Amino acid sequence: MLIIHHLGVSQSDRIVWLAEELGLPYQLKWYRRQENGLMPADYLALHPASTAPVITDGDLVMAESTAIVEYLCHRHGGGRLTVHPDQPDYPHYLYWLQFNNNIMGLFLGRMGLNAGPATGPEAERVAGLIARREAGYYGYLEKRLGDAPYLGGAEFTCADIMSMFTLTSLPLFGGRGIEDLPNTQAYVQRVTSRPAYVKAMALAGPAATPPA
Ligand SMILES: N[C@@H](CCC(=O)N[C@@H](CS)C(=O)NCC(=O)O)C(=O)O
Repeated sequence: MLIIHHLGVSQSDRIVWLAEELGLPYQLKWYRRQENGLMPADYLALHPASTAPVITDGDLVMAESTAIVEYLCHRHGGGRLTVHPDQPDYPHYLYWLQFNNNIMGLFLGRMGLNAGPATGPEAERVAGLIARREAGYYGYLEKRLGDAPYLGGAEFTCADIMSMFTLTSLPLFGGRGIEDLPNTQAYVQRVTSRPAYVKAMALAGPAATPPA
């Protein structure tokens, strides 16, 4: 049985969403963060990388969302929600699978800047670098969504599942919003109205209530 180890308010909600999209049977195991916001000891013990999400599937213990979504789709979903290497949109699919990790890197960099004395040439250089990269990533996102309805092309795929946390949840914690990106706003509206998304967010999204 697939077990999705869900850390409250984290990127692990996307694995619940994927399981709902694929109609996979799974057990959802909730973990609450400590008072300081960090993950609890029983989550840390799951995997050496100490990141959420983690799944267990029989003897397998697996971390890293991008790897998990590809694994579940190919091992248990017959390749659904992926783009095959033979298809023209395959390079787009690969690129957009990484969008989330790129944005998370910038988000953590900005957290680091905000935590220290943010003055002087080095702080300015790093702040400028983050701003330039952020403008590039989001500018390309907006362009892509003017060219195609979904990040991986004509169909909804794991590239969309991977990217949505960045566009919906991260702004709740100070990440960049999408108010100035009309194509992206319409896309988020389209994707977040999918029944599997609505169900997964009710079970494990930022506003979900952990089981007693
Ligand atoms: N690239 C990783 C990022 C994982 C990640 O940073 N997860 C955060 C939750 S959103 C985490 O583990 N935070 C808890 C902590 O570090 O204590 C993935 O997609 O799996």
